[in-house]
Amino acid sequence: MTLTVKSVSRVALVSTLVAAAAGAAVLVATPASGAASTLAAAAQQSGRYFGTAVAANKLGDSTYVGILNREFDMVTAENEMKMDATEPNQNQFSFSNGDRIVNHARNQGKRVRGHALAWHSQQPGWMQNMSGTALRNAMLNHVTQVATYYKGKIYAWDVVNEAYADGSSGGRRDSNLQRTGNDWIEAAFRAARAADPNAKLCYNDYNTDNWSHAKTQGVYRMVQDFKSRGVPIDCVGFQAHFNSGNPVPSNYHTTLQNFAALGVDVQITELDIEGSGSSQAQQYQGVVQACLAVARCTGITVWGIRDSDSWRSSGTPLLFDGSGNKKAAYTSVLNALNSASGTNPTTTSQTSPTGPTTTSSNPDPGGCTATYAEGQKWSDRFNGQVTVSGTNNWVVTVTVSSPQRIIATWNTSPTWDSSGNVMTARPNGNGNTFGFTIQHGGNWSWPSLTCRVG
Ligand code: 9MR
Repeated sequence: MTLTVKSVSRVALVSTLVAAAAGAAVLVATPASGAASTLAAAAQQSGRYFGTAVAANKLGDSTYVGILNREFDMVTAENEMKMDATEPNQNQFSFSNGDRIVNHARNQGKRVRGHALAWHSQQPGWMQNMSGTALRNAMLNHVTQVATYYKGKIYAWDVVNEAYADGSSGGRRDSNLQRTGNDWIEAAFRAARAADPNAKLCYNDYNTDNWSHAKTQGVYRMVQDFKSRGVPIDCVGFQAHFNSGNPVPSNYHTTLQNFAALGVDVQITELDIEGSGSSQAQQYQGVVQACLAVARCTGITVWGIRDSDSWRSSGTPLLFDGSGNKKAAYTSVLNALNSASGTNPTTTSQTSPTGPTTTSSNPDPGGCTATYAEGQKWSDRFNGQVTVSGTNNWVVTVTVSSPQRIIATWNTSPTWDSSGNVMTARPNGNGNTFGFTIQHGGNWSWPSLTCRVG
């Protein structure tokens, strides 16, 4: 039996078998959920994501993939979308390894950060020896081709990576790209915007965490200048590779806040902190709290899953040990994310849904009930949460209406129909509540739900 119910309230809507039999709808307010049990679910409570770098050659490792699928809702290709990987010969593009990561992420309902379109490092051999106009054009062609290929699949691109010098100068790093002219960065951003107008475009760098450092100030002035002249930039990525020589600065929150005040999102893009035990855990907590305290800090990505996956594995800088066990740092991150729930909404504007309609189905006695609860809302997207009762072996379909698109999920590993509008969710070991983010495209209606015993 299918029951269609017009909502009269903005609170959660439940259709129960009893209500269906009686031909009536029951409206029940569902309290906010308790502490979330995964990093992604915990981050989603305040509208943020929690991501990781992924290496394509580890997608056959079941421990690795198990943690990836369970804990993270954003993915960055660790190396596979860099210039040397995607354009090994000039004008011959190679996307197979990048595609493996993008496809895995999207099949799992995760979003993708693209990394990186233009960089002085990891250039293909043919580019390293180029200069002048030829190099400028080759770089722009690369940006255009790669961003066009992945158009519609990338949440945010690191358009330009690491273009500022270390040390006290506060100026640009010397590189073959810099020698093509100081405007190479804005040229790259304009090319990326033209190729994929819907991707957020980020400048990404390291050692830009301490507000008083010259490099931080140099990047800040560039972003300020770009915003004042209308150069298309949407976000700034802070890599956040920390160790004892480069500790988490006490003014980190100030740095993130000051950049956000320029009118860009800020993201922590490559977080890792060398160390162990409670000291490492405390530093991770500080980084997470700094992000949560800034409304436009939209998400955090760690640079790998297990310590053994790290580019500097001897420093054990990640959240899982080499066997895939959760470290103290994991727990402190999870707790910090959970404690933010409801207290640190992002800035983007709140708009109320209009006259939502939802459908629930309860096929037979002893069947199941799917309850929809609204989550946070932003100008471009909103969160929803479904709680299932009646069985632990449920199959829930969530149907969105065009142009809506589900862009992230948590606590379920869904499958999709060919249209992409119908998501089939099943339990994945995280209980009977799962959630998702809907990019609404102007359509604020609630999704339709059906529930059956699997
Ligand atoms: O983690 C990446 C490692 O596997 C590569 O060998 C290395 C090559 O440059 O790049 C590492 O990732 C870097 C990222 O792309 C940019 N910021 C610094 C990261 C760590 O070196």
